[in-house]
Order: sequence, then structure tokens, then C-alpha cells
Amino acid sequence: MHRVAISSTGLYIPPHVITNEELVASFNCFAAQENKEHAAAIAAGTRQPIPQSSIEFIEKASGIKQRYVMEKSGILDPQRMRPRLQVRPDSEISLMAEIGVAAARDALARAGRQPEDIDGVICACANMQRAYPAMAVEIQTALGIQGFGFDMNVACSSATFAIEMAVNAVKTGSARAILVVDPEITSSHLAWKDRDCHFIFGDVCTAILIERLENAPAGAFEVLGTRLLTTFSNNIRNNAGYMWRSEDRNPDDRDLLFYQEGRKVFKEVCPMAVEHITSHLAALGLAPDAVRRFWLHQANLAMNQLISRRLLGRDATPDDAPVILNEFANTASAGSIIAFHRHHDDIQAGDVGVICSFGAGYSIGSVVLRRT
Ligand code: CO8
Repeated sequence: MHRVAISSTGLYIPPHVITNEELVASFNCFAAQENKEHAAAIAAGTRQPIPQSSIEFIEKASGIKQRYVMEKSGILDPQRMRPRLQVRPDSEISLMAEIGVAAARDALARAGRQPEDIDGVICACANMQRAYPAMAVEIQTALGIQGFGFDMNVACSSATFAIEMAVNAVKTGSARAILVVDPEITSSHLAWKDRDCHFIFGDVCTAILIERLENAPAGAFEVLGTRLLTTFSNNIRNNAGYMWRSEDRNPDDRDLLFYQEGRKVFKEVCPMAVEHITSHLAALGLAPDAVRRFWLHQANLAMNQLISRRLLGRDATPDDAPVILNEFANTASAGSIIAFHRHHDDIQAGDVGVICSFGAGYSIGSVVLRRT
């Protein structure tokens, strides 16, 4: 068995920013148009008007101030409310693989690694661009990696679950090094016309290089343990899938995009995450107050404050549990990895940190790290 480390991470940031001001202005224009169009039904009481969205609500309820997206004009067009993405010919690399390659190159460069040092690519994210061939194989081919690639999906916990797959492969010797790549183009799966969730998500891509500790650069993070948990819940769903054509579904059916019971998710997932992290640490002989930093999933600021307060028995500072969702919004599986990527330089040798994701499924994944 080999000891395993995270040697580096990489980040791709999409080219466009949508501020809450721009988002709310566009939504409110859409709502006014719809209400005008259906004025008679609203007056007759057979239809409810669409209420206005508000910047104050979004910032207070979530902590999100802006989000990055791959394409902005289509999302903000009140007649459209979804990104304008081009169909690419089969001869071109897919959009998800393209941003995956960019994040992977960043991770490779930071560790000083070449494609020949890597044996596999796992593309792990909440929504796949297509069923096959796998985006991971495209990324592998574009980078010139000899070996294997496969896609996997565990919603917001895709990255942490993939880290466990990669750690196990490196530990047992079936691979020397694996790249986990998390392209999240959430803007294509978000119901921008739904006031309850139109502010929640953003696009991004992260990459994580996992390799044998003996080969890892100085300052790499040894993986002390990984732990995964799933418990079925209907509170976060997306029913889009290849059977919808046979089911004669309308492409505009609301359940073919992300939808959730946000309050229930908040109430149910926070205690699960606390219990998961505490028991994982205990199994490694560690207490939460021995942890230098928690890189938590980035869905909601109050959720992270509650989880870290319960873990530490006091209010957590941004130094204890850094926040990136104000800038990126919820980027599904990439959120905790962005937090790690942006906030690990000051961690000292010997310090312990925890990456933890939580989301649809429900799914929770934790990775306990110690800096070398
Ligand atoms: N503007 C103004 N008012 C609003 C708005 C708005 N935009 N939206 C809702 N309101 C109103 C509501 O109508 C309600 O009014 P009333 O009290 O009169 O009924 C009031 O504000 C309060 O609404 P909520 O109870 O819904 O508000 P909350 O305080 O619960 O906040 C949140 C809503 C922010 C959604 C919060 O519940 C939350 O963040 N919960 C956690 C959710 C979470 O973590 N989900 C994880 C999902 S992600 C995941 O796992 C992976 C999915 C894959 C991703 C990819 C695809 C896109």
C-alpha cells in the first residue's frame, strides 16, 4: 500500500460575471412581462402573479453576491433566461472537456508534472454534457495521458467521491497518479425563471492531482482518510435523463431542471454534515478543535456558519472555514475544492484540514488532510 497525497489543485474561472444587480433586474423584467401577458387571468384570480426578486433577500438568505458563467447574454435576456451555447461538431472537444483541460493544466503546472506522470482522469460533476464518449476520455486525450478515464456523478459530492476513488487506486498501486476534474456548467441546469433558486448557482471547473506521497512535491497534503455517505432524499432533484424523449415529455417541464426544498435541505443536511465530519475525525483519533481549517461545500453561508459552529463550539472565522460562495455562488461539486485551492498556502507542515461536500442524494464526502 502506498501513502497518498493531494499534490496540487487547478482552477478555471469562466469569462463572464453576473452580479446580483444584473440578475435581479433581468428576472424582474421577465416577471413584469409575464404578469402583463397574463393580466386577465391574474385579475380573475386563476393565476398568481410572479413576485419580484430582491438583491437584499439573495444576499441575506445565501451570502451570494455574484456568479461566473460561460455565457451571459442568453441568461439575462428576459425572453430567453438560459445560456446561449453553440452546438459543436463531433470533431471538436466538448465545452465541459475544454474547461476540464484548462483546470487540469493548471493543476499539473502547479505540481511540475507532465502528462506522462499521470495514469488516469476522473471527470466528476453534478451534470454531464452527454452520455458517451466520456468527457474524461476527451480530457485524457487532449492532455496526452496514457491510461484510462471515466465520468462519474454524485451531484455536489462528485469531487470528494472521486477523490476517494483516486486515493484508493493510488494506494493500491493500480495508478501512480490520477487527475480528478470537476467541470460544473450549472447555468445549463438552473431554472433562471424560478425566483426561489435563480440566484443559487455558478459555473467553474476545478482539478485535483492525487499521487503517491513519495512522489509528491514538498508542501503536498497527505490524505489521512476519506469517508463517503449517501441517504436517499427527494429534496434536491433533476429528472432530466435519456428516457424523457420516450416519455413524451415537454422540454420545458420544470422538473427537467434543478429544483429543491431549500429549507428542508438546510435543516436536514447540517446535522448530517456535523455528525459525518465528527465521526470521521474520531475514527482517525482527531477532534474537530484539532483541525486547522475546514474547506466546506459552498451552498449557503448560514449553512456553513451553523456547521462550523457546531463542530468548533464557537463561531468560526473565515480563517477556520473560508467562504468563496460570495464570489462564485454554489458551484456544485467544485465549491469545497475552490475553497481549498484559494486558501491553503498558509497551512503549516503538520496541520490538519478537512474538505467536506454535501448535497443532492443526499450525499456527503469528507477528506482529512495533513500538510507535509
Ligand atoms: N427574492 C425575494 N424573495 C424571495 C426570493 C427571491 N429571489 N426567493 C424566495 N423568496 C421568498 C419566498 O417566497 C419566501 O416568502 P414567504 O416567506 O412569503 O413564503 C421567503 O422569501 C423565504 O423563502 P425560503 O424559505 O425559500 O428562503 P430560505 O431562507 O430557506 O433561503 C435558500 C432559500 C437560499 C435556497 C436556502 O434554503 C438554502 O440555501 N438552502 C440550502 C440548499 C442547498 O444547500 N442546496 C444544495 C443544492 S445543490 C446540490 O446538491 C447539487 C445539485 C446539482 C447542481 C446543479 C445544477 C444547477
